[in-house]
Amino acid sequence: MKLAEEMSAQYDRDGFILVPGVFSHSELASIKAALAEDVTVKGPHLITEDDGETMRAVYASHTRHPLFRDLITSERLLGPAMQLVAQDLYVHQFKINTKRPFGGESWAWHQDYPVWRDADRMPEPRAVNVAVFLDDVTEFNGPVVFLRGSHQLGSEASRRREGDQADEHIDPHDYALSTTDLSRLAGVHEMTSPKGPAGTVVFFHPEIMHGSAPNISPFPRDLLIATYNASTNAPRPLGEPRPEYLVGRDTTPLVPHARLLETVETTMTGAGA
Ligand code: HL5
Ligand code: SIN
Ligand code: MN
Repeated sequence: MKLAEEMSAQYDRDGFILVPGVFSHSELASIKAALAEDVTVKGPHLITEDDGETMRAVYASHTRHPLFRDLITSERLLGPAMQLVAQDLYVHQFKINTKRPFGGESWAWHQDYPVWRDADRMPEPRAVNVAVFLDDVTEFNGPVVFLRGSHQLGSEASRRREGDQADEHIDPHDYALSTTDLSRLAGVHEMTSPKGPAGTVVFFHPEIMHGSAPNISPFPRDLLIATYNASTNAPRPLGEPRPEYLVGRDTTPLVPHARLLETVETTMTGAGA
């Protein structure tokens, strides 16, 4: 899959683009089945909501499950990602944010790159997030909201909050934009939330400001996000790096393939499998 010139120009201007119909119903069923298998593996890569029990996110499924391993090199994701960053890429981070029906919690307004800059010493924002809708995303189930074009502002101003500092998973809450900044920015950068059926893909810039509301609907909102980083832009931590489930260490350039996802045999490897 190659993005039309207008699409990559739109990405540069808006900081995101939406591509509908990337995965078929049967591929989505395979992805959902793989997710159900993967969440049976316990460990620190499972992030919970404030109740300490309900799942909020699962990280690094591509290191445990063959279907996700295959997914990250699908040319439908990796091809456009390589085109947008114009570099060879590897997976810096892989997560599925599982916003549950009736109460899946919000994600605070933030930019991604400052987290990776400060926590991991990623040199530059030469990366792209690829979000795959595993469920239909509507105005009701807590879609990601972007401030259109806000990636162009850079991320000098984003700093971590004082207080309790987690040294593994960092919740966007710790990097939340101030209400003063948001009020000002939202006057200039339109708030917009790309929506669409399951199988839609959104490519978004690591410096775009984004957040999402709680899910008050009866429908889930599982959102898979693979962050591809330029192989020449790998983090250079001074001390102990964050765990590998958060920060990919294999920076070998990925090679795209054109297979369908159904053809993958779903046998898990790794802890607990
Ligand atoms: N949770 C991620 C991390 O690297 C950072 C957030 O949306 C990605 C900002 O710990
Ligand atoms: C969300 O899942 O709504 C937040 C996504 C993100 O912060 O990247
Ligand atoms: Mn984010």
